[in-house]
Amino acid sequence: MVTFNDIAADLERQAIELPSWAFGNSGTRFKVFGTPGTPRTPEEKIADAAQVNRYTGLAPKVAIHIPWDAVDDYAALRSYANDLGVELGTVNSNTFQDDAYKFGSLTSSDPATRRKAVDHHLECIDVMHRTGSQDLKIWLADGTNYPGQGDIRSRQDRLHESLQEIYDGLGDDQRLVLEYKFFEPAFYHTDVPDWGTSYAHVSALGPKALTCLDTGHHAPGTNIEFIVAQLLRLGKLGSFDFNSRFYADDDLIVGSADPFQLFRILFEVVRGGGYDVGSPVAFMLDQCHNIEDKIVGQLRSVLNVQEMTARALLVDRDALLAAQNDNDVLGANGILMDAFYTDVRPHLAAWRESRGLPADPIAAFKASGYQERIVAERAGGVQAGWGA
Ligand code: PSV
Ligand code: MN
Repeated sequence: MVTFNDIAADLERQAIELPSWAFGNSGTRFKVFGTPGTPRTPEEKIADAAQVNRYTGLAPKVAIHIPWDAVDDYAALRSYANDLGVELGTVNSNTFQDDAYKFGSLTSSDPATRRKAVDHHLECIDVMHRTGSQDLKIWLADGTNYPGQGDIRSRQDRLHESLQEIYDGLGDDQRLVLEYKFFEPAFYHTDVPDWGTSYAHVSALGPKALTCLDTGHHAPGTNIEFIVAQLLRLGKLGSFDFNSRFYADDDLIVGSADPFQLFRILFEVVRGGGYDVGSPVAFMLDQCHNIEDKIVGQLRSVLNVQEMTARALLVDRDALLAAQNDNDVLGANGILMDAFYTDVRPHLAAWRESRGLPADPIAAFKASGYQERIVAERAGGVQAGWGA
């Protein structure tokens, strides 16, 4: 049997990267609601993200999206973040909001459009040098809406050529993570729809290219933990974009729609060495808070990941393996479920207190008056959102 004491030290190294855009306004194609206190600048987004780290100790990095978080002086942005106790993390490229990319970016049949898209990524690499970021995350909206609209095969060939040029621009300590998504905004075919396609491309590039798994980017019913196990086995799982979904790419709070799925994913992460000391896997959130408070939404998210990580670590793997080898079907299943049903919340509260953190980070944040302060201070200006 594994007890909470056995896993307490392992919880120390949990680090979850927050997306700057989670602090901006977001919505659906029907409506984006503004919220009092929403950041207007990259600095204000980082300040809000730093609050999440302050109350949980779980979120030491903030991922940025270019051009949403474009600034004149990235070194200054970096020191601003460092002064608040956080670092700048993954740099996300954006080739999905420029008219030039209507028919594709890295896959475009137009050489000038492809050049523009590759150059954007090379600029992102430049940003990474100045922010100290390790990862360039590429998600492409490229795809087609109608059968026959594009030549699927040559789009793959052009994608490889474009990625190769970007890969060749990476510094020694930098990585490229290629995110896949099965549909949206393209509805017929998407150029990087699944883990296999991402894997084929990153494998062709080399060791600094890995796959990014966004938990909201699969068809309903997909066994995501199987993909986690496979990518870890192949040494190509670079990062996660965590969120949860009921129907499509809902970008809801991770662990809210299906906590059991999050547990199963984290169990495979632990099982496959993805949570080991020195693991190459980056754990990021990619979420939107359309109607709930954004900072509290992010607090809830990192706490959900911590809770499910603790439960995954509690699985008695020796007993599980023995039961599996005995073909003890329900015995093995019972061992996994015992860990999943363990309420770790009181243990985690005590664990936090023993480390000088509040037992209840959300209550502590709410009592701090920060939210009221930003609502009062951030009057005027243009609130950040998708596109700013
Ligand atoms: C695409 O749906 C995606 O998951 C990519 O990671 C984008 O960069 C991100 O969402 C923007 O939220
Ligand atoms: Mn994502």
